[in-house]
Amino acid sequence: MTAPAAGDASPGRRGTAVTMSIHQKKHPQLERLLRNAREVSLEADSRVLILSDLHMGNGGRRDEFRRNSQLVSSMLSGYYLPERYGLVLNGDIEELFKFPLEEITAEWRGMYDLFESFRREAFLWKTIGNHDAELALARGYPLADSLVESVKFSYGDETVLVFHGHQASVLLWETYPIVSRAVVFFLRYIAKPVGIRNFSIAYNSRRRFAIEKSIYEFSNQAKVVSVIGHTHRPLFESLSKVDYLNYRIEELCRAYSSAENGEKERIEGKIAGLKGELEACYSEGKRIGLRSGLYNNITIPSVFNSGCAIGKRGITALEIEGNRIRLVYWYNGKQSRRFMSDRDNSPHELGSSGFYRIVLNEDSLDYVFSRLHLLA
Ligand SMILES: [Mn+2]
Repeated sequence: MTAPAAGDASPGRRGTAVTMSIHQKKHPQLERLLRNAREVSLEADSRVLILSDLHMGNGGRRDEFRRNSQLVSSMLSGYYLPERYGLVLNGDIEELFKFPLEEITAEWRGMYDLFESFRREAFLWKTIGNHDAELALARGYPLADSLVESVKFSYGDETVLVFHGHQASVLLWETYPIVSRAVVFFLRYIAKPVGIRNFSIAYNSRRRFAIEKSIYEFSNQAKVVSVIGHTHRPLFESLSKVDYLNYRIEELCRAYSSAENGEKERIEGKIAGLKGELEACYSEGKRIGLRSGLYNNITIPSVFNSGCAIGKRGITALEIEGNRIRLVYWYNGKQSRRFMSDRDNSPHELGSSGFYRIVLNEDSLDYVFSRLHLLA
């Protein structure tokens, strides 16, 4: 694998340093983020909810947040606030590509009050996304005191870096504020009248994959865990739902041959269920992003993505509680199909609200970091 530069005959220069400079891609933008991130330490009893991509608008037909607004406000006020969670709003909370800030804050006054109550009761951080990058310059923004570009949670000697994720994009209009402002102008005053809609999720799976991949490389090099949003695709330990289902089916097949007879039946049932879930993913097609193979060989659990809060069926979010990290799903029990969890978890209703929370995946942070150090 060691390939010294052509013409380099000196054996002394064949060291690790040369190899590294050939194989390690630089991610200056992400390195800068890590250096400048706001430091917050996690204690043994810390609780953090990470939500992203609310895309709040003016309450009208083009407001993508409207559908889930009741669910978000119930889960925040009825679950996370009383459970003493701190809140990180990880970018693209406001949809400034389509609406002026004043319209958004006027429409969602109650939601902002709720966000602020997290600052009073625990903490509140709001990272900047590409759809709300203008906030850094806005006057009278209600969450101005909580606005940062990224947060680094220290967990013992380890770091969990929370940022929106657009910083890894190769598109100029996603990374440079000036270009972004021109795009905002285009979308608000030109695209809207001529009927170009939903520019916000104009993500094909290839572009999504490129962003995930560079954040994955960066995290493994820096030995940090990154928590992002932006692509709207939930990731747990760097695995998408499709990756994860494949991986679990493989694991169960391995366990099958050495299992006792009664156990075999249980495994068969489980595999059938997971296969059904996988088929459902494929029939949903492109929307969820089937592209996989982020990894050459073994998976390093260095990237988590909270998904988004504008899903048709519900909302995904990440929770950190002490040494645990979880991907959770909140949904309206009246309209969602029964959600299958591989971990034998069952959904719990929030009071009698009709809203349910289920843990889709969970692990200990110690396991995540050991794996990162052993494999990256
Ligand atoms: Mn975004």
